[in-house]
Amino acid sequence: MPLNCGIIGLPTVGKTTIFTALTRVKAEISNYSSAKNPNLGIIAVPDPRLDRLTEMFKPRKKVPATVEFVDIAGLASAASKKEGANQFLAHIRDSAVLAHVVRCFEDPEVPHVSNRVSPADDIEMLHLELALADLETVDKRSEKLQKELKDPAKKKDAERELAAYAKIRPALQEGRPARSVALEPEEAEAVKRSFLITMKREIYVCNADEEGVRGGNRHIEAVRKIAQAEGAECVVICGKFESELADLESEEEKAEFLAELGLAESGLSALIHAVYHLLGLRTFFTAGEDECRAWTIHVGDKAPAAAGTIHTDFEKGFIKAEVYRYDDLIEYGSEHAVKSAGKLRLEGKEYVVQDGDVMFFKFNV
Ligand SMILES: Nc1nc2c(ncn2[C@@H]2O[C@H](COP(=O)(O)OP(=O)(O)O)[C@@H](O)[C@H]2O)c(=O)[nH]1
Ligand SMILES: [Mg+2]
Repeated sequence: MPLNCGIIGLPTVGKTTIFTALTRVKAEISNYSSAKNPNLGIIAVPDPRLDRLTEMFKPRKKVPATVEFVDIAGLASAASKKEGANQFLAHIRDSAVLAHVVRCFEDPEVPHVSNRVSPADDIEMLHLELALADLETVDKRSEKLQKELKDPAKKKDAERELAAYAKIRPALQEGRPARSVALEPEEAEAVKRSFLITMKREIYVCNADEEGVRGGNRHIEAVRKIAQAEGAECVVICGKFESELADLESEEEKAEFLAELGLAESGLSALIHAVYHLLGLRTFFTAGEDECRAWTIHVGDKAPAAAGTIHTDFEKGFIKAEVYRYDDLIEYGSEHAVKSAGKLRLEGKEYVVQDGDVMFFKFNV
């Protein structure tokens, strides 16, 4: 499964506006877009550490880490039975995590599916939709598992999975996500086979107006409360403002625009970082005169796997890695000084790569 983040939410909450700002590519914006042709965007992960490395090494090339976002067209409740629904659900199933955009701005010009801005109701409506889709999946799957109970070779696995669904079903019926249900570790493992949508982790994205972003509003508070109760993250963004900001060419213009609003950084950065982490991704760097680059690994990846993200030969012929911490480079001021201070380490195959490692691989093919 690709490691991407699906942008979901009710229609006209600002998903495409936010997606467009993310990609700086004008995706099609309409009040009720179709569930077909989702837009995929490969987004650079802003990283001040890479900027700093680039200043120090002055490389010919600077390559940031990336993360994928998919703009999944919204689903009106009434449309849920129609053809578009299957498309919509299929796209969500293909996403590893979800960014749930919730409308937290008032604007009489922009229609709202239920004609009033009410984040709690909106979230409930979408969750219900997703829960019902999962309920269908669970029922179909359970039917199949009932048959497998008769097969001695499959009986034990089937029993375990069925036990999990017995716990999950009541939650789904109430419109609560499957991830909110406490499962035994082996049950949790078993239900992975049915790819339930409501098992996916969610980040809430409050699409607010500029005042909301600066000082908050009651809609944002409502979303925060829900996020907190679920242990989910909550990011506040002004989609309209972000898309204007994304259109600006120079960094100075952007900084000025942000300052005018009294903001230190674009809300998109916060969203990208939150998603990157939710996906379980971390960054290590390679730095030299030719190129400074941020590479993406998974939490817990060992040195050979990290080498493999650069080239499969690096992994196959892995010998060792020279590693130092980005923070040490900043503290000592140069790679040379890091070495002199004894902060450069040689690591082998079992080394678990840490976020912020600067690495150089020795390999042999
Ligand atoms: N006032 C205001 N309008 C917004 C904001 N974000 C999006 N819109 C408008 O809301 C409408 C629907 O936005 P869109 O991104 O297409 O919503 P989607 O259906 O969720 O993809 C468009 O007319 C946008 O210009 C915002 O932060 N403030
Ligand atoms: Mg849209």
